[in-house]
Amino acid sequence: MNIVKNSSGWLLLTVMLLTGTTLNAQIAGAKTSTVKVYGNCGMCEKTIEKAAWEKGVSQADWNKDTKMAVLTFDPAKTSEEALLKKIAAVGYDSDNFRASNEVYDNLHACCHYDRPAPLKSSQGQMTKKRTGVKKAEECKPAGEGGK
Ligand SMILES: [Cu+2]
Repeated sequence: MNIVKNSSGWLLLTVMLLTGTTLNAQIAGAKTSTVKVYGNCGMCEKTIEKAAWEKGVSQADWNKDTKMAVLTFDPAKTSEEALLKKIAAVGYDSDNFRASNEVYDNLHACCHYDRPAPLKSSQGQMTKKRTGVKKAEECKPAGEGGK
């Protein structure tokens, strides 16, 4: 066996790294869902998007004007339902999942959006899993330029 030259070894490594990055950025068969998530301001946006980020998610973007979340994910790793449950767990209602009253009450005062009518069953009520809401954070003024 010949010893592989250093330079080609590095080249191979670089190619592998680049390929890995490409795979990460663009999941084959990724699904994009646009769903309504109730919320108010730029601070809500941060909380919602942070909650939705997980392995297999390549895009989590909530718009405070339209109240629509655009979620792009690998359906083999997660689902729209799983992401909406996580969002509800940090205090934000969607049409099929509601945050628990306790988590909602713990949101910053300016994040107390108008909640949709409660679900008939308590099935979709998400209870608190962790305290992901930083109360010290200031709400962004309403005029803040959105994405
Ligand atoms: Cu808010």
